[in-house]
Amino acid sequence: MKLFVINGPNLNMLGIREPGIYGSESYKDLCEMIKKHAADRNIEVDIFQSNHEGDLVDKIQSAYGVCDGIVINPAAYTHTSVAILDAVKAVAVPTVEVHISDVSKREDFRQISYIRSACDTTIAGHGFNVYIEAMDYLIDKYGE
Ligand code: CA2
Repeated sequence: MKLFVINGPNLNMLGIREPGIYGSESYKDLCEMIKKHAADRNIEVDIFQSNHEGDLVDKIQSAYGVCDGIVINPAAYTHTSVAILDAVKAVAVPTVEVHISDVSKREDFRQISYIRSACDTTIAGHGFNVYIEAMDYLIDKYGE
């Protein structure tokens, strides 16, 4: 089984500011945790981060016929991007939306998620562990 883990804008800055919301661990720590979990569960993982909407759309499109599931944290594009929603709909690869923080308890503008309607489920508010939970969800539901 192969999963894509796709991260949106500013997630490469994790650990640098706002530790009260996003924790004190870095983006490198997050990637290492994801790779270790993939090895433990005996699956392949491809981790990607971009600050650019079109690059995120290109990466989602590249999942078509190539991977079995997508874990995506679109970050701020969660709340703005019809293009990312359309890309997930177009590839029809099972997708889980994740957020490190509990977006449901934050500002009004974070209550909108364009991508949510195209996702199997949303996991939010459990720190970096949301990525592990999302990987396990996809492996347990769609893995061999
Ligand atoms: O909680 C999440 O995972 C978010 O997707 C993170 C986004 C935010 O726009 C979403 O509403 C919720 C922000 C990404 C990281 O932003 C940073 C800000 C300051 C310092 C480091 C990262």
